[in-house]
Amino acid sequence: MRSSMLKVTALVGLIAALSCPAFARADIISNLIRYWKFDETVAGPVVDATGNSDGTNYGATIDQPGERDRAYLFDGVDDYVDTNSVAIPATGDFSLFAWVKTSQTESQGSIFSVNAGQSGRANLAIDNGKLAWFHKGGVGFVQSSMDINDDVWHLVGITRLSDTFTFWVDEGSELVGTSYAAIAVDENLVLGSKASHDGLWFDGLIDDARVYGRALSADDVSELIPEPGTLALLATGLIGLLCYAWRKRK
Ligand SMILES: [Ca+2]
Ligand SMILES: [Ca+2]
Repeated sequence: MRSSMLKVTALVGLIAALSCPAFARADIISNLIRYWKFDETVAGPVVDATGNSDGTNYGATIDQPGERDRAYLFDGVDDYVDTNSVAIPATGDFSLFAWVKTSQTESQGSIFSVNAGQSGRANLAIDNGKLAWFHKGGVGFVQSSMDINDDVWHLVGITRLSDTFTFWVDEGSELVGTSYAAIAVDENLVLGSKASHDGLWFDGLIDDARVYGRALSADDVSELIPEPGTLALLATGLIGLLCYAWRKRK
């Protein structure tokens, strides 16, 4: 029994040691330049938790069950949120991330957009069920291989690190392409439709939208996904190990 307890202690220590470096490396705070939580329960500004630029809601249904607290529901017909700011740098590194829950099957339902038909226009969208990016004069239209229209919450995003654009869906990533071309910075960033709000309507829930003025790393992205608490993990591990020790003893 004593050796079993020693094994348990050693394994718990190992689990703790393995889980700690990931927490130490990840950073989801630095250079967060916009953060719309969509937690509003009464009509009013779409609050930017960074204090930089509250958005304006044009028709999305607020106070819906979210991935984190409350979310906004976009009807795929004419709902959008204007963030009242440009937000994405023309040529610098950036990250766009949001949680979405949708079963949309049509082409190009825009999640984030600075596309008003102008040169350098861009949008991150759901296209035939998959995450897609369009950048006129840059990488063009690129559809990922990752499905996101199964009506469960997915973290979706795009990062630009120098010339390299990367798709993110939950813990997975995929190369979009490379380009040094500038993104248009003459239109406000809009969620739920084109920046000109005349098409590319998104049909589903959007929650916890963030813009960073840097490219998040894989560790950073993992940190955006809620995990069971460390204590819960340790307790689960302990119970499993105790059961193993008990069975061995018998
Ligand atoms: Ca929320
Ligand atoms: Ca509507």
